[in-house]
Amino acid sequence: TRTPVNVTVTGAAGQIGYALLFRIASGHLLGADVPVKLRLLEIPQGLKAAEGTAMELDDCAFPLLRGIDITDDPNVAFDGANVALLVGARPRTKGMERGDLLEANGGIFKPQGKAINDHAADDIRVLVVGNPANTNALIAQAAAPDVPAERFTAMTRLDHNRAISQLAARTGAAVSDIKRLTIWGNHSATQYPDIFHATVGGRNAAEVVDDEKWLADEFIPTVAKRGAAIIEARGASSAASAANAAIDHVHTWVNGTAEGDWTSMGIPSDGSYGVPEGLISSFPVTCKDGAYEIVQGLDINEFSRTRIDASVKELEEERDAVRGLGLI
Ligand code: NAX
Repeated sequence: TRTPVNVTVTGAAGQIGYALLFRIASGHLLGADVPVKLRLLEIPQGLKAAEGTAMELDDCAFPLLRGIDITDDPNVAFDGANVALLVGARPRTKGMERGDLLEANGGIFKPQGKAINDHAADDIRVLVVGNPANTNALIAQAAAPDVPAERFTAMTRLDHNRAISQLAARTGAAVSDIKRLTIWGNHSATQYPDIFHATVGGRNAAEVVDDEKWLADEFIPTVAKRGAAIIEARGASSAASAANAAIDHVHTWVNGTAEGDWTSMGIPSDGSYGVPEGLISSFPVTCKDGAYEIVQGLDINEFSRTRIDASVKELEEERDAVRGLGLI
């Protein structure tokens, strides 16, 4: 029998945590034949609710679930971790400036990065979901110099999935007929969902749509502002779809992309497409044998260039701000 994989989830008592843990335990994260041990990290006020979730996980009698540990100590939570899903973060509250937000999150992601550095397994893979996800990933990575930098990633898969869904609705295609969509840049309102290399049933998506006004005025803002639209409708932020995207992100990273397709991940830039090296930015990537690679050689037109540059500029500003705060 296989050794269980240790999966650490932070913010386990939150709404994404609640939607995420049951799918990890039922085998959707890594595969139907991979046993898992869960480590739940919460702040002290969240421990009791995490215990309640753990009781429900027990009550599912998931055959693949080999244990649940709950703690408020990052050094315990990341001990031997193979996969870490960093979901818990400090939300922006009223009157908070960006600097305050980055600083508050630095207080979470810096010690978590250090704990990962000191205690995680050699094959640790980290996905940051908690916002601002790209820059939180950068902070955690900087605190973990002994972990290969490429193991720190940020989630733009929800944006990717949202864009596929919008494009399918517009073209009348099935979501499964849409390939090679790309989210570039930051997981924020500046993100750029790119359909110029995407295909719909094998045909170029931009040609199928053939409507730059729809692209600029409908598609891009709808994808970028979808989070706010969900809050408006549901009275709470995206949770099940965010958990689903986290599952997709790790599953694709570990098990690979389909032949001829790619996905979007926030990853440390190697300088490709003019994105400054080291920034954690979203790129088109293929995954194979547990590693990802940036899709190279795509032509970037003027429409795309302007939008990628704007989002990357925002990432540079966030990086400079956390550098100024001594967080990286
Ligand atoms: P909740 O507020 O429901 O849950 C957050 C949980 O994290 C709480 O239980 C809290 O006690 C815990 N927490 C806070 N600080 C912690 C720490 N230092 N260690 C461990 N746990 C800690 O938020 P939820 O709706 O679950 O969202 C979580 C994060 O995901 C937010 O930052 C949110 O902005 C972000 N999102 C990111 C998305 C993405 O695409 N990258 C989309 C969905 C979501 O908005």
